[in-house]
Amino acid sequence: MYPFSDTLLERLRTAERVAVLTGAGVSAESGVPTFRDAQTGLYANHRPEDLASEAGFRADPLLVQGWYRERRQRVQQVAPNPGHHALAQLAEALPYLSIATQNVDGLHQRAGSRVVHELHGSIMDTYCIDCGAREQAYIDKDGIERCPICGGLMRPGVVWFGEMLPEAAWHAAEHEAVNADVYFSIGTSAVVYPAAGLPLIARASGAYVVEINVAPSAIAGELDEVLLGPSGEMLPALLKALTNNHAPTHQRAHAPTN
Ligand code: BV8
Ligand code: ZN
Repeated sequence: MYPFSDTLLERLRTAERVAVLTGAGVSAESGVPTFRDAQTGLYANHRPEDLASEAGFRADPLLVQGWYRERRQRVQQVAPNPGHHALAQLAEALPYLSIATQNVDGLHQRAGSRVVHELHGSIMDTYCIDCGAREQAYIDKDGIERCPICGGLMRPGVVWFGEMLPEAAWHAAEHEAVNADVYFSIGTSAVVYPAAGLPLIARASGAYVVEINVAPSAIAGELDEVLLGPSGEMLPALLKALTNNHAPTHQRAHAPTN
């Protein structure tokens, strides 16, 4: 179904470190709308940058809290798809595989992936914008979620536009990109920085960089390969191609001689 290039399979078989960047596209087949698609219904006439920003939040906390509540409830009702599971299984079949995700849905961890750097935080995390408290919010007379300690607005634990990424997650993701032998950019439009720069850092550091997407991203022209197809189908096929034909060389060396 997906004829993977000999180069990719060979680079994977000899790779010591594989790193992955994922975007909302890997969760699309779980039924989680991609970031821009999430502006449907009530949110259709809002720019993502307005909803996912502190200014937008302070201007209309009821609207933005409602948007995150709706997305959080949906995430709790969905399950990881075969693409998430294939990434978790690839990590078992390879010497080392890490994921840096722009997604805030926690689906990689729920699929069993153990090395996941959440570049843009988690939608399941909520804290007071004024005092940082994480206690259960109360709803004020206007329907706004407030902090029980200081009465401040409760905000989602995600990185908004104009906000710094979590230091540890960013440095880990940068380290993985610099040291990767093979780097995958999967299901991201690659328009949001600094995350979108990671595949380019990997390429500049000598990695073989492959994009998996249903449409070429903003950086497709700068990568080694662009594989067009849904990640929920492509990743299981890649796992099969890698593990069926031969085990990666490092495993072959220990294969029992019959
Ligand atoms: C920062 C969490 C330092 C919130 C998100 C001008 C030029 C360049 C940069 C900037 C600029 N002005 C401002 C900036 C910086 C800004 C930025 O990059 N803006 C962009 C819009 C130009 N970046 C920031 O502000 C970052 N911080 O720079 O800090 C700083 C500090 C102070 C002052 C200045 C700078 C913080 C960015 C983080 C924003 N938070 N998410 C939440 O989730 O609510 S970003 C959000 O949008 C997502 O996390 C994702 O990263 C991004 C893109 O969303 P989508 O497009 O929906 O998702 P994705 O990209 O994944 O696209 C879907 C893809 O999937 C598509 O390609 C589609 O083809 C594909 N697909 C669909 N189905 C499938 C599929 N692929 C495979 N299989 C399928 N089945
Ligand atoms: Zn507070």
